[in-house]
Amino acid sequence: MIMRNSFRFHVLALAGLVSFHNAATAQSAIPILPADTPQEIIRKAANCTPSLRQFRWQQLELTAFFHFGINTFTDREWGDGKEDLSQFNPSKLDARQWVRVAREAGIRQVILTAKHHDGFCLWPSKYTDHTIAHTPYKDGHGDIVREVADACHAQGMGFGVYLSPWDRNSPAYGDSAKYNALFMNMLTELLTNYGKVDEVWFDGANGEGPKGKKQVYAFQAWYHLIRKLQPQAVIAVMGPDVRWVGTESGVGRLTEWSVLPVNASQQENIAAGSQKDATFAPLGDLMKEDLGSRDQLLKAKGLIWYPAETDVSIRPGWFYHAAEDDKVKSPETLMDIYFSSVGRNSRQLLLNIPPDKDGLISDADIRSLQGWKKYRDATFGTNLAKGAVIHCANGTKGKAMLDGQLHTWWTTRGTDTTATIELSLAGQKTFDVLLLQENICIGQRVEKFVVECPEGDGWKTIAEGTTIGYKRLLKFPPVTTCRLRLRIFSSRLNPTIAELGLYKLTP
Ligand code: FUL
Repeated sequence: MIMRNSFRFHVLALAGLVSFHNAATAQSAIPILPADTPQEIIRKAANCTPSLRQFRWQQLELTAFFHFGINTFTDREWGDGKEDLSQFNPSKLDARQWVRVAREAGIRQVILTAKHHDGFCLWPSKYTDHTIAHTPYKDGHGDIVREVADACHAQGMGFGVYLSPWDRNSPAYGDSAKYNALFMNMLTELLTNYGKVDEVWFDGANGEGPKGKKQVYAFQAWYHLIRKLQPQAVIAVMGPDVRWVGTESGVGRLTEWSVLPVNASQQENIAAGSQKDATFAPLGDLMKEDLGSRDQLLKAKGLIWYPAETDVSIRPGWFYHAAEDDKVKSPETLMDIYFSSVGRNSRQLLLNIPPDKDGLISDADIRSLQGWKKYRDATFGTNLAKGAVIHCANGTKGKAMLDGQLHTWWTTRGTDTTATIELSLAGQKTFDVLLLQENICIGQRVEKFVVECPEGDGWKTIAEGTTIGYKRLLKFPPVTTCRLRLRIFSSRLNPTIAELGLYKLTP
């Protein structure tokens, strides 16, 4: 899996360029000038913030992935594009059930595999015969993209499309200009016929191998089309707004920066302040461990807000296979994944829930999702830090950390980049989870922190970490105390804490 997925970034590197719009206002792309000192570069990084569309996406936290297509009927993961379409007949399909199951699990957006690598389109595209129109489903009058889009819009859920650039059915694939024109047409259909689209997900997987077809993708044209037709949509994975975390295990990095270094390929334009359409090439391998440390930033030509997303399936495979019915991840495993993705600033968690051959999400998956939702609600329902008295000698607005609002925040006075924040809790509390959130609309800044509780005459460490970002969750053995302190040892500029929470895991 990981090997295959490294193609995502090979392709990205080949495509070479990632363009950023909206950057001038949002500061989501900042050029580094030759005269910038190391301090100035770090200050710029500390002021790099998400664009509006990225910020909306970051706050969703959870998105459901629906892998559904011809593979659901052939029991395969990667179809070859030669499948007999008469097999496709999900007789009980109810997209409203898919969306409801996701919504009831606390998920707020979905992404549907409109076309996977086999080239089969879940909508009746005018540009190929390899579509749902040539299946028995609804006697060839079905359109599952419409069914899912309508269900999302009716239930107040975000709607996104996955469109695989790699296409094993299209005869045009490998004839770059011809295939790119076809792809633009398909994209236009998806972006104009189904109402609001909130996310477009381009998968980088490509199994052609060295002797296979060579297709050069017209990324820039695709991005411009999306910006024109659905300007609010984020473009994910092989796109400028969201990057892949680098694994499909549900485990993100312990140190996860949302600000990354880039090489500016149009340095003059950027320097002239026209970064609205600036075109950047990401620096090297986006799967490596250290992407955004100070060392990395100092080598950069520009900085971008480029947050990570963790995709993982609730089952071993991405598509439904009856043989995996007893391998659905348990609520406890989903909770662990939540901690190691959302809780590590690798937002969002894109959780795949594949509908079965009947066209329904199966009971085993529903049970697990419901258990996980209950577990999250019971754990995060009560912030045990509520009512605490906060003291910080060099800080302001301590109460903002406990008001449940992301737009209010604690910070330090003057130019201080370190602080000790003491909390006197409203009585003795037992907890084993710490939640911290920075105000990312100000920037991601904290580089090192520790949480301590009193022991004897001193303090003992109960948790420590490096980056916080949008959300950091730390688990530790249960602690009972009425006092604790958060010490920030290092930050790129004045640290901000928008929220602090203490919780007790309640399975
Ligand atoms: C990969 C694909 O090859 C898998 O089939 C799946 O769609 C996953 C989300 O991305 O690259």
